[in-house]
Amino acid sequence: MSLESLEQDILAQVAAASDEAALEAVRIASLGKKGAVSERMKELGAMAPEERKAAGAALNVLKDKVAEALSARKAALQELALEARLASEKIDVTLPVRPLQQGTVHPVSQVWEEVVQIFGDLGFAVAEGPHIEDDFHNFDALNMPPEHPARQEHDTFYFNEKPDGTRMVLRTHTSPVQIRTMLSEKPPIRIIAPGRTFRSDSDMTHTPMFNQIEGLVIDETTHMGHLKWVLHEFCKAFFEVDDVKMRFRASHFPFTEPSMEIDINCSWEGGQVKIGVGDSWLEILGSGMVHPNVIKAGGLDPSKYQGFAFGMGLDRVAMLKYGIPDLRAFFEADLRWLRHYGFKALQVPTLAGGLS
Ligand code: 2NL
Repeated sequence: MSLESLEQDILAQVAAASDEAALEAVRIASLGKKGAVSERMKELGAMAPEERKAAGAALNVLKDKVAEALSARKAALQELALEARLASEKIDVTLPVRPLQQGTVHPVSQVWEEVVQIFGDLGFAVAEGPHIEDDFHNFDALNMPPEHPARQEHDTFYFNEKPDGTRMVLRTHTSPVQIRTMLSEKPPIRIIAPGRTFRSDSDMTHTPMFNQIEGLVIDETTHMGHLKWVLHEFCKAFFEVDDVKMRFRASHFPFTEPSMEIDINCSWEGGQVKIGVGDSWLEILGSGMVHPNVIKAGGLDPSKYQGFAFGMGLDRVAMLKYGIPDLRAFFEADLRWLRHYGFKALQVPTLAGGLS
């Protein structure tokens, strides 16, 4: 075969190679050790010097042409492959999204967010802590020594004893979060602690896991007037009414002195509860001035610092605000219940835009 037809033959194969593997095969068949061009090179040795010079130069030109054609084809194939990939991986970001009506926000999450918004506006920060606590943070520091009768009332879930004889508990209230905050931060302290709490109790109105929110304010001159104002503002904002009457009933908690339970006025007319109207009373909060022993356990000097605290059942106020009859349904993950009582995602409660 003449050098010209060999060149045409190889260049035709290069042009016909449809992918990089086929192109590599053409390269091996032409420029490889036993390729057509290389075989011709081997023939040069047997030639006379003059003939070898001319034939060698012609072969080198052919070799360069083939190499150039191979690399140009390779670049073209890579370009084509990239284009194909870009075309197949393309997404149209202007397409409308699928309808987002599937999921809803759980009433507890909704109320949680509402309460955080209200207290945030009043200058409170959110504090969180572990669900598994030690005796000190859950009981001792809250003025509940081991023999204290209130410990029994808490129906505590205990973990197995550790080698040192102590045992951890599932926190029975969110108060340990406030103890941790007192121990780690300097007054003035203004926090709320929303979160899961656990008690071994289960009936119509109790579930072994429930959500609580507590609040704590500690400073040098914080007094009961502050407590009354903060909780009055909270109740008006939360129930979205212009005013609400409040009744403070003397009560007892180990961690506050004095202690008050707070009722708000309501009406049951029409079978549904209305807040802020009527002459019936509804218990909504527990509160009091933080006991000096608790201030001390929080690492602060009770002769310098004082403050108030309060606690409320988040699940309970969610039921009240949104007319949900059965507490146990809250944690059954029943889709029909969630669709009925759930809130639209992306409608985040804000004070400016409306809570609910
Ligand atoms: C209720 C009553 C209350 C507190 C919780 C508290 C926390 C610290 C110190 C003092 Cl660190 N008090 N918390 C105070 C009064 C009442 O909760 O009925 N909860 C659902």
